[in-house]
Amino acid sequence: MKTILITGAAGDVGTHLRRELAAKYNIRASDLRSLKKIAKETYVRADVSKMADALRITKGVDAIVHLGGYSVEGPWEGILNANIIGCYNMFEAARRNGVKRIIFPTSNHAVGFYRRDETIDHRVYIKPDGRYGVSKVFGEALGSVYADKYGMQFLMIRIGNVNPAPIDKRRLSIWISPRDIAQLVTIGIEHPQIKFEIVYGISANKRAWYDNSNAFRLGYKPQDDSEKYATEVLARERPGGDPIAEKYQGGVFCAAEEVPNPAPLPKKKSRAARKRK
Ligand code: 15L
Repeated sequence: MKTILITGAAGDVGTHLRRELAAKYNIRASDLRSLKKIAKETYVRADVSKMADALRITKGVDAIVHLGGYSVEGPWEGILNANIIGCYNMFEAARRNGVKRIIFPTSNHAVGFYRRDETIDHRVYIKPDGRYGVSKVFGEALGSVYADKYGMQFLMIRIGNVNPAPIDKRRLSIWISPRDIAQLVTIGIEHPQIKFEIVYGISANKRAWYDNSNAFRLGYKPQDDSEKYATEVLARERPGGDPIAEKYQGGVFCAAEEVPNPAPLPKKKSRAARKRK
């Protein structure tokens, strides 16, 4: 059985993936936060913004799903440490430890400034919608270098929104179910011919803004479609949202400087508080 490292494993997406993939792989689950174990898995605490931690957790694994980092728009310092430095450390640590396969969940926010009346595929020019989107573009670019220069293999999944069900009108277009994201990640781990590929992490949504033909070419057969939830979701929708958020695929990320983090990282203790302990 292959050993797979999942960083950011305590977050929502990490928790769904650990549950979906537990029977198939030995999971090494890593996070800054403590984590409730699901079935048989190993937990390693790590801060990927530190190279020593990245080197320690990537030793001896067959593939890495690098979810760890800031998952929404937020302050530059947080994004710089967690997503830019953290991503560099993980790819570089993987290279030094001889781990070839990386699945990088990038984001719809790498291309969030495309309009909602456009259909885009994996070849469009990047249009990030903020600092968070830029950090995802950084990961895509760095992966491309590590693929071409060092022969590593990357599946870049521009994830929409992972949830058991779509939560609003925008998410009807970008939703992906836990079992569909698990299928894409499995393709990323197992497909024999991946060098560097970009796909969209969405289910077979009737309202999709993405042409996901690259994922289908790699064998992706999504099981779910958000349309099943459309009536219920649209009935909850309130008219008159922010016109910029309504116009672009990235939604509120295109208009706001900070978006609430669904899974905030623990606050670092001040030196005084540490001394008091
Ligand atoms: C993302 O990239 C975030 O990680 C996730 O928390 C959602 O906000 C999602 O995008 C979205 O656009 O809904």
